[in-house]
Amino acid sequence: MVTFLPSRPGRLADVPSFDRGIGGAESNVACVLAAAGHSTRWVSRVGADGFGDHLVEAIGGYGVDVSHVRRDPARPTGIYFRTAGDRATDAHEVAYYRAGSAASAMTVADLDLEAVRAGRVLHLSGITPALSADCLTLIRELTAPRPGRPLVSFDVNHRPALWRGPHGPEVLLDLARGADLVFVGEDEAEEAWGITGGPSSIREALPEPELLVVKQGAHGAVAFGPTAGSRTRLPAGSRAAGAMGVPPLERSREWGRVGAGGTPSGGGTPQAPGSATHPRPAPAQGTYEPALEVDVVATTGAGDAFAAGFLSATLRDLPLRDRLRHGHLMAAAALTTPGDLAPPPPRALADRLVALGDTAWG
Ligand code: KDG
Repeated sequence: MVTFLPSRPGRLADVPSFDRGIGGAESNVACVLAAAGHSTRWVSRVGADGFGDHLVEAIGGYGVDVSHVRRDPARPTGIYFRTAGDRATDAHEVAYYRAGSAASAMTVADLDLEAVRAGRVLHLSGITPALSADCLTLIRELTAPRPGRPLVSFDVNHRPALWRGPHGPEVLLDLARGADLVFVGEDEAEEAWGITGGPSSIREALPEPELLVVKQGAHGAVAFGPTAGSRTRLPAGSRAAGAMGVPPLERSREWGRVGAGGTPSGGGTPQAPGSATHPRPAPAQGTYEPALEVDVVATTGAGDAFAAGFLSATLRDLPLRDRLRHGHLMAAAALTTPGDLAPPPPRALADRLVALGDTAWG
C-alpha cells in the first residue's frame, strides 16, 4: 500500500500535508530481504492506477520480483495516512483507505499459488486476513498443512482498526497454529487473544509452530525453538530445514541468561524426550536477546524489518541467538527513519556486529 507520512507532528485533523512513501507489511519484509541480498517475490494485487504503478516500480526497485502482482482495473490501490507518533508513547493516528481496494479482492482462485509457494520461505501477515472474507480464505489455504510446502512464516501484525467484519482477531491464533514460524508482540497476544503472562504463556497457547518469536518492544525478543510436540514440516533439502533445531545446550545457556536479566523461569537441563530416565522436557524454553537502544524516529516498519532480519539469518542457518540479533539490527535501521523502510546494514557489517558478543549486546 501507499503510505502518507505527515510533514509535521500533530493530529490528523491539523497536519497540512503528507509525503508519499511505500508500506504494507509483507512488501516491507520482501524489500528488506532483497536489500539484504536474498531473492524475493511479492505476490499481491494493486489498482491499475498511478499509486499501483508507483508501488510496483518502487518495490521492484528494491530488487523484489513483482511480476506476479496483479493489476485490478476496477478497484483502487490501498492507501493510508498516519500521524507522527508521540515520542514517549508512540501513540499515533492511522486512517486507512483500503475497504474495497484491489488487495482486499484477492482470492485463492485468481492468485498464482504456485508462484506464491515457490520459495523456501512464504511470509504472510495477519493484516491480509483482516481485509475481506476472501483474503481470510486465502490465508487459511496458505497456512493449511500441505506436503512439501515452504517454511510458512506468519507475523500476527494485529491491526485493531481493520477487524470490522464477522470475525475478530481470534482467528489469527488459528492461522498462527498453521504456520512454521510465528512472530507476535507480547502486547498483541494480550490485545488480540487475551493471553497474559509473557512469552512462556504465549508458547503454551501456541505450541504448534516450530519456531515462535515473541517481541517485547524496546526490551528485546524471545525465540522458542522446536519442542517435543511440534511438527516438522520444513521443505526437504532446504538449508533452512536443517537449521530449525537449536542445540539443547545452547538453549539452556541462553535461558540462564534471560533469568539473570530478570525474566524468572525454571529452565534446567533439557533431556531426551520420552524415556523413563529422561521424562519429557519441561515446556518451551526460550532464547532471549535484548533490543538495541536507538533514538526512535518512527516505529512503523520496525516489526517487518525485524522479521526480515530473523528470516535472513534463518535462511543462512544461523543459531537462534544470531537470528534475533539480525532482527534487532534491521529493526534499529527502520526505527531511525520516518518511513517504513530503511536500507539495512550490508551483510558483512551486520555479521560483524552480530558477532561482537554479549558485551556489546548486553
Ligand atoms: O508494518 C507496517 C505496516 O503496518 C504498514 O506499512 C501498513 O501494512 C500496513 C498496515 O496495514 O498496517
